[in-house]
Amino acid sequence: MSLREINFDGIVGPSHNYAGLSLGNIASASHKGDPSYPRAAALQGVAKMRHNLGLGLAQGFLLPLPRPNRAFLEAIAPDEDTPPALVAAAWSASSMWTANAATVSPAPDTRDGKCHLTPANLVTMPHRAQEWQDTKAQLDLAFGGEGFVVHDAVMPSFGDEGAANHMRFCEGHDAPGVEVFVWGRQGGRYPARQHEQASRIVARSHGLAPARAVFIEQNPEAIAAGAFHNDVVSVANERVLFTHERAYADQAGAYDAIRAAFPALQVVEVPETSVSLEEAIRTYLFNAQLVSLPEGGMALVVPSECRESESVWSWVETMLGSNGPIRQVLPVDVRQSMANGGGPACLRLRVVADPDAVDPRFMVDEAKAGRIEQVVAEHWPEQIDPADIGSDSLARSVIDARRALLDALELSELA
Ligand code: SUG
Repeated sequence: MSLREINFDGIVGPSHNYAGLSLGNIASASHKGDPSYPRAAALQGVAKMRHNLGLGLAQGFLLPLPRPNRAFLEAIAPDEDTPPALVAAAWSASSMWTANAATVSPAPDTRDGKCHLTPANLVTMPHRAQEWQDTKAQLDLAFGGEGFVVHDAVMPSFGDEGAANHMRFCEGHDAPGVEVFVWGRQGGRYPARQHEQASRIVARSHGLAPARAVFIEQNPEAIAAGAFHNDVVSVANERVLFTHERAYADQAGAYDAIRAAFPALQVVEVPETSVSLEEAIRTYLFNAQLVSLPEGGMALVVPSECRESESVWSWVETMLGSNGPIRQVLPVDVRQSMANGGGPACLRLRVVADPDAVDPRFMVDEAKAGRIEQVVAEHWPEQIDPADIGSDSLARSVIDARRALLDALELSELA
């Protein structure tokens, strides 16, 4: 059995739109009402998968969820006074951000030696709270083998946003890890979406050794500045924590707590004087995929917005000139997702597992990427204007488009 990190990217669904649904997510609020381009959005996502395949990484996908969600629409009993945002919630393609699909503890970290996955309940945002049961149905299929345990979501009393608030440190992906859970305190300008108790429940139910699970508080200032998830201000891979200096409530205390459990920790910290917290959030420098390259060394896959920011790129160039662990910085274009607050890292769920133990229908190679592109080019709406949301004809084309994808990928049981 050979354990590798596999990135499962969410395929952008055919109803992708900008409804401004996420309070505290600045990109979502500022693009509210803009026309969206679902076909371009999904093709950008597939291009990112191809980019990472080209680096020699293992790649999988998760499907868009059924939208518009009929059960949700019935439950809200809409009439002519119902706020459009509530109707739009039933149409949201937000499951594309699979960093919020689940929290994953790989087999080397857990008491029973199995890989544990807990779908995130996403209760803070109504348009996201409808995701987890359908996500679980996919996880049950993809990870149905005996080496995996797929749990139910944490009870809705405690908000859980999944891997976006979870980091894993290890000497190599197949070695035992230390898992770090980042939670937020309520009471600020924007909602804190990750409850400390949700993180602790996930750690206990996954069977992590208490000495190898660390809980740290996000900086309330970062949440107030628009870092609605930890992965907007930090990303980890193997020994490396790449983070903004204002990511945590007690920055030095956070490093000490991680180091106490994982002494080999290497911190690459970006100071406020080089890149302000606001600019880091605008460009999503930290919402990057920090990946281990097969030939050795690490690459940081960043949104192309980083390349266009003077302060970010100048920090990147200085960093590349030093002898640090990050050897390459590779921009990718995911602008359609970025306009809703989702960068390269939001679009993927990392699972360390033997690729042969995963249902092969969820794995991607170049040929399958081509098949997905073909369906998208043929069936995804080119453009959605906010006024189209709710229309019967758009509903029909969105439902048919997803159906065509399921058929092409031989996953019609998820219809
Ligand atoms: O939950 N945006 C998502 C973005 C999620 C990003 N994920 C990570 N950081 N891992 C969210 O806020 C916007 C939808 C809208 O406004 O139409 C949205 O849901």
